[in-house]
Amino acid sequence: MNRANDLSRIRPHQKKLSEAQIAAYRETGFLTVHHVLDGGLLERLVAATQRLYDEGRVLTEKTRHYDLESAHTAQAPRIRRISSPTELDDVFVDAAFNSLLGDIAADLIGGPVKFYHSKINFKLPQGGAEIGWHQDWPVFPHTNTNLVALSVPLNPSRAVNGCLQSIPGSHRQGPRSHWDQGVYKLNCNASMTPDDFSRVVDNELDPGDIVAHHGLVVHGSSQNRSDDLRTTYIIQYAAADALAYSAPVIDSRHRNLMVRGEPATHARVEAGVIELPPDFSAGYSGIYSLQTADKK
Ligand SMILES: O=C(O)CCC(=O)C(=O)O
Repeated sequence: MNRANDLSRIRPHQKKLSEAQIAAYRETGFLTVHHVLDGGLLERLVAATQRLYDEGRVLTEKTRHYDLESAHTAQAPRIRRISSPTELDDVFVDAAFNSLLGDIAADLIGGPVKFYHSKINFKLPQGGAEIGWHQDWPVFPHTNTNLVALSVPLNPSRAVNGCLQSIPGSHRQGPRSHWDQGVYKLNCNASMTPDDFSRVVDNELDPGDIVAHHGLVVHGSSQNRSDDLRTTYIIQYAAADALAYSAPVIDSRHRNLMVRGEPATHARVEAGVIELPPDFSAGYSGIYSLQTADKK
């Protein structure tokens, strides 16, 4: 049995964040925490990611786990995402379920928390794709918006290599449309105002740091203009009482497993009318292809 499926291993929640940090997250919709990962876990994550990256070199087409750019070759790999790495190496389970990241997620969710999905995003050197402005919750709407994603950089994440960028307070302005005239864009670029742009914050991080963002905070990232790959492990958590309305964009056998606290006995329903994403039950092509399709 996989470790994460054994409910007896659910760790008791140990509070890691101060009230001031939690209040800052509530206010801005994101929170950077420096020096949180111990060197051992970080080294294991980096080594496992390198192994998975190298294993992906020989692929000639995308798979359930690997999203490739069309120019991908073994000699010049162009892997842009590995979905559900928790199914490929237990270190990703350890980080998501058994490390202090689970405690931080529970601090920010404010109660029992479950795992929803995870991915490793690679931003390729010199031109790795920009990720358009979006909110996560409208891409996978749940009965309430209490979702938090933790981004764990595996190498330095800077403005020059396309670090995550967030708009403070945007999570308090409600969901935005990720469709435009019947076409699913997976971005809300059309909703962006000069005020939004004036408030953008670069979430620059070093390995060992993390940034947490709320399911409604508007975020994105620019092209990588550096010579180095930007690599980030992202874990999506949800409140136990938030139930998904739509098919998962990234599925795994770990989806909806508890991380801290007890499973919910009731769903908490927050919103009235909810814009739905396309039906992803027949497959999700990925954020990059969906976002590029709209540029054609
Ligand atoms: O990797 C990034 O820069 C942004 C990631 C993100 O927002 C996403 O994958 O939904």
